[in-house]
Order: sequence, then C-alpha cells, then structure tokens
Amino acid sequence: MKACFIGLGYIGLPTAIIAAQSGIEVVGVDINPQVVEMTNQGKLHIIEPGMEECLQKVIKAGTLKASLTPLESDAYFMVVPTPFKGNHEPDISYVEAATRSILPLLKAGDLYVIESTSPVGTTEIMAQLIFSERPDLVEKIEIAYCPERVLPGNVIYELVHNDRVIGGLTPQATEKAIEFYAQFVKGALHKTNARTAEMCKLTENSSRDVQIAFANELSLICDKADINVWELIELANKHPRVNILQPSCGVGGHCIAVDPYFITSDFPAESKIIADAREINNYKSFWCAEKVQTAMLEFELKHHRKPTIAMMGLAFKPNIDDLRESPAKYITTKVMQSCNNGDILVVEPNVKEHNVFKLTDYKVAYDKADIVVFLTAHTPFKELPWSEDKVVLDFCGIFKK
Ligand code: SAJ
Repeated sequence: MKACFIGLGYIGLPTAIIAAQSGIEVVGVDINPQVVEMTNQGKLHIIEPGMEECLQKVIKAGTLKASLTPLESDAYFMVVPTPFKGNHEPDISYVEAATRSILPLLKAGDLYVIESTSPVGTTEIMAQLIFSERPDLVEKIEIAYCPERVLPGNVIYELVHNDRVIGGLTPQATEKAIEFYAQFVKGALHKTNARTAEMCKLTENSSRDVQIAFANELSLICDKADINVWELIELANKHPRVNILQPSCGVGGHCIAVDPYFITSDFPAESKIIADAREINNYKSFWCAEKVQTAMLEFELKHHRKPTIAMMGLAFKPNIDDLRESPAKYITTKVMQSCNNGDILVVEPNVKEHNVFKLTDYKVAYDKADIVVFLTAHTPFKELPWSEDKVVLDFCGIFKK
C-alpha cells in the first residue's frame, strides 16, 4: 500500500511518520524545498518531543520519502493549512491546490482524504472539482474527511491513541478510510458522513473556545468585584457537575483561535455564543495590555521614574516553545510600542533566541523588575518567590494558591 501526504507541517509530517512506521510506503509532499531536504535527512523541521527519532527510523528503513511533487499512490491525504482571510472567511485555496496537484495521478480504486480543518461542505466541493476534471473517476474513487485532534507536545501518543471521526461521502468511502487508519490508530474509529465529520472538528475547538471565554469573562467580572478568580473557579469546580477552565491572557495557537470562525462565517445568524466567545477571548488580550499600561503609569506617578517591566512568557500556552498566534506575544508587542521599548525585559524560557525580542533569563528579569507580568504559566515561573515589593499582574494564575 502506498500513501501520499500533501503537506508536511505540524500534522502532516507526524502522521506521515506514524503511517510509515506501520509499514505503509509513504511519500510526504511539501512545496518548501527546505522542508523536503530536512525531512529526507532525518531532521525534524517542527518541534515535537520524540518525533525526530521516529523520523530517522522511517527514513533509514526507506518507508518515508519526502518530495516536492506527489507520486502515484493508492491513498492521498490533504494535510495543508486552512487559514482565514481578512474578514475571517475560511481560505480553502491550499486544499484546492493540493487536490489539483494529485488530479493527474488519481486512478480507479484510490482513496482521497481531507484532514485539514475545513468548513462544512469542503469535501463535497473537492469531490466536484475532482470529478469535473476527471469524469472517468466518477464512482471509481472513495472520498472521505478525517480530522486530526492531536495536542501539540503529545503528538506521538495522541496520533495513535486518540479516537478518530471518519466521514465518507458514501458508506463505502467511510469503510475504505477506516481500513487505512486502522493500520496505525489504536483509538476507536467512529463512522459518520463527511459533513458531520467536518462540523465535528469545528465543534470540538469551538467548544473549548467557548469554555475558555467563560473563564475569561469571569476573570473580568472578578477583577471589578475584587474577587480572586482562581480561588472562585477552584471552589465552583468542587460542585460535581461544574468544570470551569482557566482564565488566561487570551486564546492563541492556530486551531482554537481560528476554527470557530469557520462556523461563524457560514452561519452568522445562528452562531451567537461562538462569535461572542471569540470576541471575549480576543478582548481579554487587549484588556491585559491595557492593565500593564495603566500599572506603568501608576508606577511612574508614585515613584517619579519609569518602571522596569518583566513580560513573563511568549508562547501561546504553558511549557511549549510555539509562539504562533500567541496572545502573550501580542501583549508584549503592544506594551513595548507604548513605551518605546524602554525598560522591558522579555522572558521565554523555552526559546533560546528570537529575531524580534531580546530575551532575558526569567530569574534575572524577575529580580530586576518593578512590574512583573505573567502571561504564560510555564512551570519554572511557579518556583519564583512571591515578592511584596513588586507590582505583579498575574494573568495566568502563577501565584493562584
Ligand atoms: N487556554 C486557556 N485556558 C484553559 C486552556 C487553554 O486560556 O483552561 C488557552 C491556551 O493558553 C492557549 C489556547 O487556549 O492559548 C489553546 O490551547 P489548548 O491547549 O486548549 O489547545 P491547542 O490549540 O494546543 O490544541 C487544540 C486541541 N483541541 C481541543 O482541546 C478541543 C487539540 O486537541 C486539537 O487537535 C488542536 O487544537 C487542533 O489541531 O485543532
């Protein structure tokens, strides 16, 4: 069995590696020559614990090869980004380009699967594209949608053990896709249709966004009401049927802060809570930046000098080095712009060097700072001693106990 993965990013590459580990002959395709070259050399171009060793094994065994162009296979997987445009409308042009790239290779009996997070109906649209260009394949190939749900940082385990939802355009397509994934997935494979599978992925991430928005909304209320939101949530969660998530300086990454827009854009009249959650989570970052700016002004008025500020954490969530779509990065940039970059120490213990931010060791920054702003709840920050002499803006619950 030969499989072709189009897109060697954060999901495509690990999936290609895991599939190759199970003995499938895999070609991984990417338009970036550097990605192709690195992959063929056994070097991981993404950051994911333990994944490089797996890559090296499959490259050595010859079961995975990276290429700039697709090669003829039995199954094709579209694992490319689906960003949104300026107006938050989903952009499926990469899925379309990936699909077009395999059109000449498709033959009767093949399987075509979209894994990219996609608006409802995308699989049907791609089927129309395929059949309009290749009418000879009507009813001859199987088309399905199968989203991934792995958590960055835990991909090796979750790719194999998470349950998956698989939705074909026909029941036969679902069966064929299940047969493929069953070769390396140990989690249950749940059958549905393509539209439900597409909506399921969007629902999962929107659900998390809404739940985080609830926690963030509480944090805004508690700030006004002079209540410790961390204590409040801990106490409320003692109720057997309440499970509130944690407030933060906003929602980042490229999934939860993006996917809900794929629903609000297509169903604006119906998706009120989902749209509000996006707004609340975006507003929380803006609110945090304003809080820092106010603290700076108050300090200056009180002490007649400019404060030294430590911005603690740039990553979009704890204990990772991924700064993409990070609210912490947004807040830090906004604060730096408002004070001409003076007296601001930027901390990110998981990153050695950054091309925009000059990074400072977290202990040094904490010692020097008059105002400490906790943006990302990295574990080492929790060991820092509480200091009465500093203004502490704890947006992620470092000192919640
Ligand atoms: N966050 C909070 N409070 C919380 C939990 C998270 O503010 O209590 C914030 C984080 O700080 C971060 C953002 O939410 O900025 C997203 O982090 P996350 O850990 O919730 O999720 P991601 O983006 O790393 O991965 C999500 C996962 N989806 C769900 O948990 C429903 C993952 O399973 C998906 O595979 C992934 O999106 C994806 O690729 O779609």
